[in-house]
Amino acid sequence: DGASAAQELDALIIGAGVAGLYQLHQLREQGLRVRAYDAASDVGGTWYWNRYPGARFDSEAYIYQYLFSEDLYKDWSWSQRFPDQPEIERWMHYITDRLDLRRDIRFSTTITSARFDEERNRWIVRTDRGETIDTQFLVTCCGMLSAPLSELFPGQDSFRGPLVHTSRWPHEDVDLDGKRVGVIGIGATGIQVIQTIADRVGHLTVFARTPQYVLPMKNPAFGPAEVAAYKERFTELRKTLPYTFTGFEYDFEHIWADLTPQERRDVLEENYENGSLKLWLAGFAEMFFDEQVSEEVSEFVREKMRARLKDPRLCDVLIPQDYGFGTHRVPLETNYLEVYHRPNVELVGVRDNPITRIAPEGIVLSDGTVHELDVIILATGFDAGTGALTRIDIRGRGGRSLAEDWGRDIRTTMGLMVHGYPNMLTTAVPLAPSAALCNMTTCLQQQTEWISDCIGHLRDQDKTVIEPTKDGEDAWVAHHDETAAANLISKTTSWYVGSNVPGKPRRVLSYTGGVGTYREKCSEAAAAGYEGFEIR
Ligand code: NA7
Repeated sequence: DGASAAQELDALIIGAGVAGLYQLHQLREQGLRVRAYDAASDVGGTWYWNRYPGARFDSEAYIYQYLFSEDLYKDWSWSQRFPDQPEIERWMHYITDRLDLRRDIRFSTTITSARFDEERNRWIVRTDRGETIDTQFLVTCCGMLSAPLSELFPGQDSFRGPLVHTSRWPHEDVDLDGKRVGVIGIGATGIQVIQTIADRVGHLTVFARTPQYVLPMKNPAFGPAEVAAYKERFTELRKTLPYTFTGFEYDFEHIWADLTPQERRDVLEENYENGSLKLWLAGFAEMFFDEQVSEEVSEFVREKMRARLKDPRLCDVLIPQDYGFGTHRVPLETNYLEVYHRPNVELVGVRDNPITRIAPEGIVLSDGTVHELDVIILATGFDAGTGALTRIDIRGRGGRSLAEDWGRDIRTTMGLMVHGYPNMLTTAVPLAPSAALCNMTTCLQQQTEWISDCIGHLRDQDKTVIEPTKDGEDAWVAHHDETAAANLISKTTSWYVGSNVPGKPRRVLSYTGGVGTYREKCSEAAAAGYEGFEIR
């Protein structure tokens, strides 16, 4: 394995998180020479990088697991319904060890470029360690939310204390005790950080721009009885999860129009009391399509938030008025709103008085106000869906650049391949169900299994190249857009439509036709001899 000679592989996987680990296992079982690369020093992907205080699941742990092996599922026991990052990371290590994956993963290595060699129909991949790998298939398992937006403000580098993005939280932790800490961002991440550090820091300043609907999490500990009970449901979960609308265990049960106002209210209350994402993902499907229903459900959630916040000024900054509940990612929280009643916590609304720069002593707002701080935490999110791949120099047929192509128009074929990029198979990219409206493990299992079947099919048929046709891709993009246009998500601004990144072409990133429907469409295309793809 010299630095100069190209190493040969059948498949190179980028990423060793939920998707990459399972993809590696599957392709190795098929007899391929396969290796995964990860920039991190260990496995875990999202659960490696996001080690900020308070990081935890918003999906129930027992539905986030892999379902391909009953033993693998049942030999792991969760300690609570929504475990925290250290426990999730331990689970990923358990998976890695049980499947003996480590020997085929290169850590602390970043893929810097990948170029398709049209003469030989192979990808030439380079790393930041000077390695060159010659591989037939390039499989990207880079995650939907892994390219942090961390260079945002002029003067950032001049800040005299630690300034950290939540997804780059250092392993040695950051000293927050008694300090003056500023958090920018109140998305799912910011909320987890804020509620967790409020009683530890000296003074906490939260910079809030767009308000967020939030739902309280109920997070009971799991003892032997609870663990046995969910494990009992393994067969049922394996049957149902892949086919629900969102890959969660629950699905829409009621039709809004069929119920009286009181009955609707009862359903909302019951789902709210569930202490999970059920109110969002299994309340009323009409909420996503019908402005009137959206407004009524939104008002229900606003009322719950108002009752907890009391103070009208807090309500004004924290309760959304101009977009509907569920059209942005809904965070679960624990005593988050109550944090703002603490004497050491200050809420700074920056909608009308934005942050203009960061000075050595702290954060400066448009009106000149300076908030003096010892530590700044950026909970400012990600270049979702595309960022992980556009930050690599990927060149397809004719030298075309993926960063340039997606810089003009974000297109994929079922989120599994991109026209112009033969033998590049993708997971967690746009135009497939994803973090926006899907339990990621459900979706990633299906996508990696589809990819393994596809590669197996080519090898069985003695074929070497697969690529979506232009027409095939056009058809998927049109179907995706038509589905998305009906959904109120398409009318909002957030990472769901790429509007958190200046200049990013607007498109609803996640497929909104449902996880079960998507799976059927992918399977149908494969069964029809990879309809919409050219195989040679
Ligand atoms: P999000 O959901 O993209 O949230 C980012 C937050 O940072 C959001 O509140 C933004 O406000 C805020 N932000 C970003 N830039 C600024 C500036 N310049 N000034 C003030 N506030 C700013 O990222 P998360 O990490 O919380 O969550 C990402 C996903 O990870 C989440 O949805 C889950 O699926 C897991 P804005 O809304 O843009 O006004």
